[in-house]
Amino acid sequence: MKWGARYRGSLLAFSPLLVLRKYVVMKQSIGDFLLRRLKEAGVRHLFGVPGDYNLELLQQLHDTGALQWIGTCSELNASYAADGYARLTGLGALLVTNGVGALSAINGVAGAYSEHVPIVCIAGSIPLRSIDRGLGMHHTMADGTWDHFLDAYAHVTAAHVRLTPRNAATEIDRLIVTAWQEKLPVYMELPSDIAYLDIEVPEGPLTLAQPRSDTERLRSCVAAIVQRLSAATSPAILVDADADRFRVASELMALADKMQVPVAVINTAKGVIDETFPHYVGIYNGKASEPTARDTIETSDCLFSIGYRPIEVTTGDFTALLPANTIRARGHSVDVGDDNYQAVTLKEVLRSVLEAVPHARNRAPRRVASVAARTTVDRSGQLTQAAYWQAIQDYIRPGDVLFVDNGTSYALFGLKLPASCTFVGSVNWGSIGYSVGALLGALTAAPDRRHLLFVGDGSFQVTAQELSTILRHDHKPVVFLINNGGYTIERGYLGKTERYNDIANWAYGDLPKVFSRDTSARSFVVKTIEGLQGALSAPNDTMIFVESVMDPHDALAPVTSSSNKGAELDYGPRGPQYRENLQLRPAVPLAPPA
Ligand SMILES: Cc1ncc(C[n+]2csc(CCOP(=O)(O)OP(=O)(O)O)c2C)c(N)n1
Ligand SMILES: [Mg+2]
Repeated sequence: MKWGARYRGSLLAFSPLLVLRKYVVMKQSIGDFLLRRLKEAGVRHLFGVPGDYNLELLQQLHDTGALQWIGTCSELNASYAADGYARLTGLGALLVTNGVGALSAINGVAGAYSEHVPIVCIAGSIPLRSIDRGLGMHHTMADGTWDHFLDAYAHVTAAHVRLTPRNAATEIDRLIVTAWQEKLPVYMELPSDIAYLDIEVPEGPLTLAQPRSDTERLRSCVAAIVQRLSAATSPAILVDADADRFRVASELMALADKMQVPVAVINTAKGVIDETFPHYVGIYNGKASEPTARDTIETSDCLFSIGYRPIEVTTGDFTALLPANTIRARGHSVDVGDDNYQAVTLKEVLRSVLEAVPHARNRAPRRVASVAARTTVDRSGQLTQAAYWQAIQDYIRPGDVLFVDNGTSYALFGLKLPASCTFVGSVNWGSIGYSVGALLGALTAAPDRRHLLFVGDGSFQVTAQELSTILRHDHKPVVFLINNGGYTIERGYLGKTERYNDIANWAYGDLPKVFSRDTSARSFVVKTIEGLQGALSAPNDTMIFVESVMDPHDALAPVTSSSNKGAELDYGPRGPQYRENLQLRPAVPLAPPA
């Protein structure tokens, strides 16, 4: 590395040194600079799969030790891992190779866009030499064009670029800062013949900060919010995932505490507000809400919503009814009545509102109905979903990180989380298999916390091989896999007994041994509640893998009912879902909403 630092201009003589470090430049290779910037942005690990086009950068990573390389079995899993890592740390990154790797990863990167998760996807790409000379290369369409993958990523990222020696110093910073500020993924192609070239780069570190709000806009916006909240008799707060992404949960709880107002979340934000917080009233999901949450939101005369992005599965199939007087705050803008405020930053807005609102003393926390009545269980009879989730409820402890995949495991949304838990899901994007990759990422970010994965056999089959990476790094999660012979949640849409919803019956419990010969992992295949209790009493000093065998037609009523309603939306009144016995329905129908 050449540290030929020199000073640009004569500013140095007049300004404080710290400010000036920004203007001090030094020579550094493009690859080293990129790795350094990622590290300065808080990234400690890079996920991905090697390929000839990215090996140059990988060698630099190896030589400098700037980041720790976590090789994954596929680029799709690397994208999920980077997402899971970013959920815990605030920024994740992956490295793939041109075309084949980039397109394998694009599902996960699109998911990060949908879920507002900042990740940096770096593709080692074809050399600039080949572009200059028009040389056909592998991992391309062999049609003399170079931009297909860059163009594809334009649709699933907040910013994308092909790096060159001219733009690298500014574009690397622009992309990393954009990802972090917008809470969205970015994509950069690093041509394979430039990672070792030295360019002039800033010597000072990258600073990640949200832009400061416009002073007048912030003041006016906060005044308007405070005026409405103070005038209301039943104000309430509704939280979506951005409250987590912009890290404002503590401000929201402080606000709820000061004003004595209830807080509900939508299911994309489960766990963002500590569920033991006295003002927490549960998940709002239209007619499919927990009753106190529904009443709180729909009878509020001033709702303060944070990052609300409704879709069918977060609104009880569009039955959500937010009050007319709803303030809509987002990461960088706010709507209050007819006014729209730009250039305001969520954290600044919330801190200023918190400071300005008066203390309320006359509103008691709402009482939330206690968790569903417990059923008595036949301990040696076939394991049912009802008994399973009851046992899981007792297993979760404060500080756990929980992962949920698509499927009947959605029942996890109905459990009450102890204090300080983190909940990782992908409700908007919902790509099956996400949770296994995300688990690897989160374990890498926070290996000392206890991680619990809840996944169905169908979802698991998509990304199962990443369990080997988890074992390779000696992580100690608990994997709760439901073996119900296929896609039960889909049977609630269509195909109750059709073969297309069946899958191969793997010996799931044997997989830890397959993936890591000498593993100390404890595997359990359980068919009764008694067996499950045995697995749950195992110590967490190694991976615990619990395969629970259950009936393909067993699912909690809210899960099946949601699938049934989904079929109505998906196929319409002429759809085949109304034919005799073609759809799995709740065994005990849900009580109609009041
Ligand atoms: C990548 C992707 N492909 C297909 C789907 C459609 N899909 C949603 S849930 C599901 C089945 C999940 O089955 P499983 O994980 O076994 O859960 P179960 O309901 O059986 O507990 C499928 C195929 C999807 N969401 N994502
Ligand atoms: Mg299944």
